[in-house]
Amino acid sequence: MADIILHHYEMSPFSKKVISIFAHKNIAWQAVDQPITAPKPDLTPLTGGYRKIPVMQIGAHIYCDTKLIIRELEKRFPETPLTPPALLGAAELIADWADHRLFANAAGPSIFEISALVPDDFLSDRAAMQRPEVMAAALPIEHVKAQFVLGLQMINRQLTGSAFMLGDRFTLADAAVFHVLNFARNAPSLAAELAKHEAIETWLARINDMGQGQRSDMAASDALAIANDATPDFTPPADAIEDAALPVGQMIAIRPDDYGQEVTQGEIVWTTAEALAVKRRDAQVCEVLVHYPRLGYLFEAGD
Ligand SMILES: N[C@@H](CCC(=O)N[C@@H](CS)C(=O)NCC(=O)O)C(=O)O
Repeated sequence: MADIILHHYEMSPFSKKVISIFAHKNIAWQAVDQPITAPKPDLTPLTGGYRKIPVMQIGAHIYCDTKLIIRELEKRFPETPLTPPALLGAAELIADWADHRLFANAAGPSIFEISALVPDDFLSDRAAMQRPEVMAAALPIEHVKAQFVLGLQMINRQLTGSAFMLGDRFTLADAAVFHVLNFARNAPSLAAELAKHEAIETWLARINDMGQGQRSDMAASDALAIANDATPDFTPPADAIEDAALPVGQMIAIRPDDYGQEVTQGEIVWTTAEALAVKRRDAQVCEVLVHYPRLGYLFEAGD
């Protein structure tokens, strides 16, 4: 198999979600450092517009969004399973809650407290990622912090008496809650709240102790060269479906339905009930196949 490349930056919480899976599965992977704010000139030739972090690259295959990245890792490394089938629904529901509600309640307050760790234009970059109506409806920061603490109490209850979120083994639910709480520690006021919850602190240490899998570093230019030299495999997966609304061969525009709504345009190569892959061309990387989950993304007619 071609190298597993993760385009990320050190402070990125969502990247830590994937890295905890690399650790659990003891996967060898290459870390490519990307900028923390836009523009991302070594990432967008691969994605076609999508700017969020992380993005996984395997040869000329580009995987956007941690939901899809983790599903792909499960497929490619079945010998070290992450979430038992009986717990998958619960784990996915917890992950969706953590990635959105818990993350928003942690990111809101911490964005003002981590200024020493981030570039000067960080606040304006993140504000520009939000839809105007969301910015206009921003809630008081003390309220958001109180909601974060209520989330902590639920998590602490769940972790009191069990080593992991869904019992005695690490699952997707742990990876998703972990990345948010580990990031929240960068903000002193949230770190102080975390410190009041012993079961959470013990669990965070347990996951951090898992390490990062077999990590090496790669230059962004090498990752682009790998995509350029590789040829994507356009074979549809066994669970491909025919979708009259998203027919193979149609040009579409894809964007996240929450924040960071940069658009990727491409030609549909295949769809499944939960994912979709589009073919696109770029002068720097030639032809690539970009994979998206359906959950959380809008698909509109492209040109
Ligand atoms: N739904 C996405 C969310 C990813 C996300 O929000 N990532 C943050 C960084 S951890 C981001 O992209 N922020 C803006 C940026 O880095 O440019 C996923 O699961 O991958």
